[in-house]
Amino acid sequence: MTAETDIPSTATRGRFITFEGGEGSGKSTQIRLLAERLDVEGVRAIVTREPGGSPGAEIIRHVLLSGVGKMLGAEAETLLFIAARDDHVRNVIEPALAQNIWVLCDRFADSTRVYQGHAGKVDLQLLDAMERVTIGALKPDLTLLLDVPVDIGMQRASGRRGADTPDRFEAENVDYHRKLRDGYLAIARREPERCILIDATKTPDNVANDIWAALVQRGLVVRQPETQRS
Ligand code: Z5A
Repeated sequence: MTAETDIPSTATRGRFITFEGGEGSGKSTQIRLLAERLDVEGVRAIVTREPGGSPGAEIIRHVLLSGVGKMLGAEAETLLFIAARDDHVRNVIEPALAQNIWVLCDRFADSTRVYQGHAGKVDLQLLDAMERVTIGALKPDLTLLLDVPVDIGMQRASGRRGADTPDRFEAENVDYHRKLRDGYLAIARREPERCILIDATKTPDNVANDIWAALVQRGLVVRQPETQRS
């Protein structure tokens, strides 16, 4: 758990950037591209994900994606996501930020709000309380919300999956995935200072350029992307 007083000033602290979006929105692809660009710029960064990212949380990830968590009911499944996050924050995210290392995280607390709250109908006040206990004052410096229409995202995800069985969330129906998209768009409207909505229907390189431009706009990096330099 994170106490507010444990967080040093941003001058000596790494930046915390989260990637959010529905299925097949291209988060993993874009995190990799951003990590490569930051490396070129000499910024130390780690790439991590939720659920998972630490040894304990990866075990919980396996339980969640297998569908066992769903069988326990919505609230208990949510508690598993929260337990995984608690381990991840304490053992990976906070230590990296404290060493002035940037953390690029594939999904974070917005996923819980959208998947368990907006689409799964878990009480939002309960989620607020769990968030306070788990992440305290830890807030992303920037959240990139990768937006694609549901049919495009589902096509991409099924193309990547091939003959493999869909996991617990991929197996949900189109209405569920529409609710997810609505949930993310609502967060983007509600918290424009933290969130930037990215049109993720563009080519991977163009999405990466838009993401870099978003970092420049927020003052997190100063240089233009490679492809825009003469
Ligand atoms: N979950 C939750 O319920 N509550 C929580 O609190 C948290 C998570 C933290 C984790 O699944 C599940 O847990 C997630 C929500 C839930 N469920 N779902 N769905 P995961 O980690 O296994 O998967 P994911 O996070 O959902 O990732 P994804 O949607 O499967 O993929 P992605 O990272 O967004 O996309 P990608 O792998 O980069 O790309 C997908 C494919 O599209 C791939 O073939 C790419 O080559 C292609 N792609 C990528 N970008 C493009 C563009 N721009 N154009 C064309 N094709 C592209």
